[in-house]
Amino acid sequence: MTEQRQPRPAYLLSGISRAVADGDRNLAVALVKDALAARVAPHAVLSDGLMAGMKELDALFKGGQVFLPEILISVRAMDAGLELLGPLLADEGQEHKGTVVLGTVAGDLHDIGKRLVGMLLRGNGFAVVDLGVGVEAAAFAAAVTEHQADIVALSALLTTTTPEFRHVIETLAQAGVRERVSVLVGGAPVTPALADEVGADGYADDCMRAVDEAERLLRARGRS
Ligand code: B1M
Repeated sequence: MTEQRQPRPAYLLSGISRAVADGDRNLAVALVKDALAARVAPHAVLSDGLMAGMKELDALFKGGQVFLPEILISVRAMDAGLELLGPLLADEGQEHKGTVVLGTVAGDLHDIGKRLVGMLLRGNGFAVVDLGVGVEAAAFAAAVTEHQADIVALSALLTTTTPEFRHVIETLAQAGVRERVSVLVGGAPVTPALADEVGADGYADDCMRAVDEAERLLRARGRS
């Protein structure tokens, strides 16, 4: 009798990473399913599988070995994997710790990291109002008022769009809501120094830390 051997989690994760980098949507989906069936933690599938694949692709992009069309194909593979993970990372049924208005700033269309931040915040008990990408400062201010938000979470992936953080913060002040809302910023080009410089209250370099930081911001205001 031949013994049926399960692939080791490490192989599954590196396979997912490879499938994303290669833009192989079907393989990415199949391996994410296998990993979940093998009880690999959804967070590990996310960080060591899907996200690792995008990082690998970026290195190829920087080296001029792949171009935007390949990136878009990989984004589709990553998205398909995220669809499977989303419900496991997010649990909509629980009581909310606080409300977060989330978006990628004006001029910036990158949305994968921002969506991950949203999924993990939801999964950790926050209500999240995701305004999408290329969000104008005035729309953030209006949403804070409408949803009585505790936190505004701003994502930027382009060096050229990070100045928009300051613009949003100024717009919140003009709308009279800056005092009652905390501002959390993040995204690949963002540093703690930049976050300080623009007057943000919090900074996180990845989606897991964004949750810790959001919780810290709530505690700082005595709302947790
Ligand atoms: Co763009 N792109 N892109 N791109 N793209 C980058 C960001 C770039 C670094 C690539 C490079 O040159 N190496 C570069 C920016 C350079 C810079 O300014 N420093 C770049 C460029 C230049 C551009 C264009 C200008 C290219 C062009 O047209 N010539 C153009 C701009 C379009 C625009 O926005 N106006 C462009 C377009 C695109 C695509 C449309 C092809 C696609 C986006 C598709 C989409 O999002 N639906 C794309 C992609 C995919 C990338 C890379 C390869 C991958 C980004 C990504 O999704 N990563 C990227 C290279 C890179 O970042 N290394 C690149 C996976 C994701 C999980 O990570 O988004 O970093 P990330 O999110 C992380 C953290 O940053 C953090 O948590 C997440 C998970 O841990 N985080 C937060 C993010 N937001 C947060 C908010 C928080 C806290 C943490 O609190 C609120």
